Amino acid sequence: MTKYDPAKIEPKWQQIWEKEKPFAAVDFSDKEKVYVLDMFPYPSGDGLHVGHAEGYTATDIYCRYLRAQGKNVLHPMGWDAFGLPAENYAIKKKKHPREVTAMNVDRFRKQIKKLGFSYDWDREVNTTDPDYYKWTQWIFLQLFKKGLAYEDNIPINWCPSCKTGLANEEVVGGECERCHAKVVKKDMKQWILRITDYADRLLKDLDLLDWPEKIKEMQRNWIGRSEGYEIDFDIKGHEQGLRVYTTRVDTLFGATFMVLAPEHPFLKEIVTAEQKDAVAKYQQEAANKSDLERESLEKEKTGVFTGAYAINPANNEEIPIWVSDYVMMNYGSGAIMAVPAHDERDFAFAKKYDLPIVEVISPDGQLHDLAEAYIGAGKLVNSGDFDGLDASESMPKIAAKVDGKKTTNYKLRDWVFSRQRYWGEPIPIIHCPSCGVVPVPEQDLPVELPDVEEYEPTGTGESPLAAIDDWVKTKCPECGGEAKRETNTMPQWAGSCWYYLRYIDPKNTDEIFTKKKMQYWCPVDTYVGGAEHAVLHLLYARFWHKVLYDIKIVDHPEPFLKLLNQGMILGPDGVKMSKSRGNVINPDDVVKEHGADAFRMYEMFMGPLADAKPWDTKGIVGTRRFLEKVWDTGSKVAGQIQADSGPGEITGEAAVLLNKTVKKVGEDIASFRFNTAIAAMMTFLNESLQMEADELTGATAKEYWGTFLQILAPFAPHICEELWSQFGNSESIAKKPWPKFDPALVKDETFELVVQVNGKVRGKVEVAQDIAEAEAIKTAKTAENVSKWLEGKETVKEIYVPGRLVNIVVK
Ligand code: ANZ
Ligand code: ZN
Repeated sequence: MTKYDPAKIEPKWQQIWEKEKPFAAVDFSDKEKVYVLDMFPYPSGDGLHVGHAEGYTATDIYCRYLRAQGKNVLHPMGWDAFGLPAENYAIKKKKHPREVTAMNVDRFRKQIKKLGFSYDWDREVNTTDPDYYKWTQWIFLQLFKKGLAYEDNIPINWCPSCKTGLANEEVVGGECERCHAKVVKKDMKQWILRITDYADRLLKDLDLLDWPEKIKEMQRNWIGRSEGYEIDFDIKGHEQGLRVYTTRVDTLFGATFMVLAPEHPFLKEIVTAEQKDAVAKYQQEAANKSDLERESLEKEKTGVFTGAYAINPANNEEIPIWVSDYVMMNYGSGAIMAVPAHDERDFAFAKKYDLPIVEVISPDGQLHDLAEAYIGAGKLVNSGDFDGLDASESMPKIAAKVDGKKTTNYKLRDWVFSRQRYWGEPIPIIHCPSCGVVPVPEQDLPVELPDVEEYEPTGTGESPLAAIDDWVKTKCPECGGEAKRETNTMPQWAGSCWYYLRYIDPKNTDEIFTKKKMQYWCPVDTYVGGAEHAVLHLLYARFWHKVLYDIKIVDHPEPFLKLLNQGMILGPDGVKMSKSRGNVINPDDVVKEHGADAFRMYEMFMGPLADAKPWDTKGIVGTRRFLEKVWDTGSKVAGQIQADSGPGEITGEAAVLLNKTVKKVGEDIASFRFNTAIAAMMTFLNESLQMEADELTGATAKEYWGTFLQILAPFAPHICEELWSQFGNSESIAKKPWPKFDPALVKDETFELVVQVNGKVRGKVEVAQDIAEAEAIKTAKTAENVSKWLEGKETVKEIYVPGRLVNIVVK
């Protein structure tokens, strides 16, 4: 008998799959379609991460199972290859980004293929391929035509180290998501996408999705819908008033001062001569702070009095107008009515600058000396005619008195879409001195990224493309005059906003995809990837999809029906893998030492898919041993199988074990519980090897072990194909329908009956599955620990829930 040698059998089967393409998705097949999508990787210079392999293995098992269930599965792979990581790597290695990207893609493809995933490789896409980004640019033109892409000069987040503007979503904790440099504000002309137009639908349609609640909640918070009122305050000595946005109009009588954002345009009108210098200085200081610093609750409040006064419209009292950086210009109206008694930030500010604090909401209707802001519910006090009203009830009434206007605000900002970098899709726009902004005609797409020698960021705020004169200079498509190309590129997220649509028809040169294919394959049924994309990729892609839906390019309002997150695989030390920590596990090394099948199985055996889990080198040895045992058993059986050995019938405990395992593994795969499926197969093997049943070695051995190979195949496809062929099968195991189980054999004969007394669990007892009610109640009463709860009490009622519990109600 030969030794298990994955290095020999794995490449063999990979070549067969490569040649025979058993995993091709068939357009318009009569079988039920299922679209299972992986988040495609950006091919960084570090190579494939064991974390990539985790999600990819999970979907691969699922897809192989679905095909065996008779489904037509679309399971593609591609490369998210534009963007900063690729470009930064290129700069570091002093190689052109195009070369670097091609190299990295090749390496990733090789690594992925070594793991035996069942992708339909004929549908591979690469976001940096002009045939691909032609359509990314085409979508941009559709956005432009709908007025959803506009140019504006606004202060944007600027990363001084990456030398580019960033979207709000790319700023994490005040730092650049990529390089962790502190992000500053910079005024720049930008292309911006009007994602805020879709805020409401992006929020509401979350309800249509079978996504982890955590991710939905993150999107809800990011969109940040807030309902409140706009209220106008008069300014003493000025014609014009000031508008504030408040969610707590019930507290209006407690507004004892007003605060403007340092950038508020009205500041210069109202500031008094004495306060002018102080305000100007304060404005300067605020300009250097990040939004995060400004919004922090902990941070000590700062501010300056403007010298001006507003009139509180509820009680006509004069209240001072201050300026402070805790009020943001880009939210609401950039001005607030400050209610120190009931808002924490206002309270801290009032304490610091000795401003009046007037309680207007009281939990008990009494007046209190407040040591901190009271933010709870209660009744109105100090509020004139409204005293005694319940706070929430009072809102529309107080709003009506002061002519407040009901409005909705969102935290979501429009998407800053220009990047001053080389390695991205050129924005297909031409600037003409006489016609202004002119879109590149669709037939002229793609606007190809020119080859350049200098691709390093300039830092001037202009893209390196701006320096390539003969590329920049062009003719205006409208008037034919001299014009200039837009030199900014799109952000990394552009290509990944719609890649799942291109897999449907990846080679189409005339259209983004044909409608019929889209109607056949869309939407994506199951999407698997990391949770770190909760508000970036997953929100942007939903936005583009909705735009495509509105212009009738797609038929479904949402791109991804079901989403599953994989947990992070940590280093053996329990910490996130990183080069600097030296705790990175390289998939290539693992495959070399133990084989792809052991690697796949180990990653799935580590724990529930969604959990974070540390790598354990001993663990992979364990799955490797399991496969060795499978190999030895399988080879032995293969040697015994007679060419004429008939099907026979598997009976007795062997039949029960086999059927139960088939049922469990199938159900576990269907609900992405791969670790418990593997545990069941390990138990199966051990118990089978201890049985002395004829089934395992005699006439039915081929069927018994063949069935086992079938359910193991999605996890460890190479070894199973090999043994399957050694069993004398000429067709691939992947072509065999999923084995059926006999329901009569998988019933548990006993179950654990829960015994409650007055609804509290007091004991448990093992009883026969088909126990009669009377018998169940009798047994329950005699169960361990139960009798003492019944002693000396009168039984009022006995309730039996078949298959679950008995509840005895006593008095
Ligand atoms: C008076 C008030 C009293 C407020 C009270 C709160 C509590 P959300 O829920 O996030 O929408 N606000 C309004 N515009 C602001 C801006 N540009 N910068 C900073 N703060 C701003 O919060 C809305 C509340 O945040 C508003 O309601 C306003 O303070 C403040 F007991 O008005 B409130
Ligand atoms: Zn023109």
